[in-house]
Amino acid sequence: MPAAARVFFALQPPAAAQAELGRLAGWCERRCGGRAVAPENLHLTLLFAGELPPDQVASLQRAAASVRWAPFEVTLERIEYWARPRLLCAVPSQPLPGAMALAEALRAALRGTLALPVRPFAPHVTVLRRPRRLAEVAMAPLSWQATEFALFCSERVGGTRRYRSLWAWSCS
Ligand code: 2AM
Repeated sequence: MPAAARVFFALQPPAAAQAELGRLAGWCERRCGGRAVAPENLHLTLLFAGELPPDQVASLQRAAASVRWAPFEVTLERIEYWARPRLLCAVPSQPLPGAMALAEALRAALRGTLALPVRPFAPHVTVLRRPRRLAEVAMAPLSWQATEFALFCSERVGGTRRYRSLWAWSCS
């Protein structure tokens, strides 16, 4: 890992959901232009921690290991355009209390240890960045059971951005 790493906690969709979201991202790219997120990078961010040195990444690891959580279902049902970051995101139509509880538990476990960026939790999977035109894109509802979350490190490999899982934790 480099001296400082851009790290975040996220859920990674299981293979079938990842493939489906990957197809959806490709469809969005054909309809709207822009850059589809590579299937292996698709994730639902629980908590973005920022650019951190290795000792602080280690404290994220310790805090995450202390979190107890129950498995929950994630359902994404529609594509939304987020104007300011210029993203197309797959989002739920209903709140995801399990994901919210896990995101809050992670934040609580880190309170007093790290100053985290403050941004309300808004569950989404980014499927496309910088669309060139907006077109309605429908999606069939997609669900999976979240039983594991991971701490990811964002890296640039040969000009390509990739998110590498550093550690993963299962539900208790
Ligand atoms: P997103 O697609 O879920 O929005 C790695 O940088 C990932 O962390 C990004 O792909 C983005 O995921 C998320 N991210 C980046 N900056 C963020 C911020 N300031 N607050 C919350 N999430 C952020």
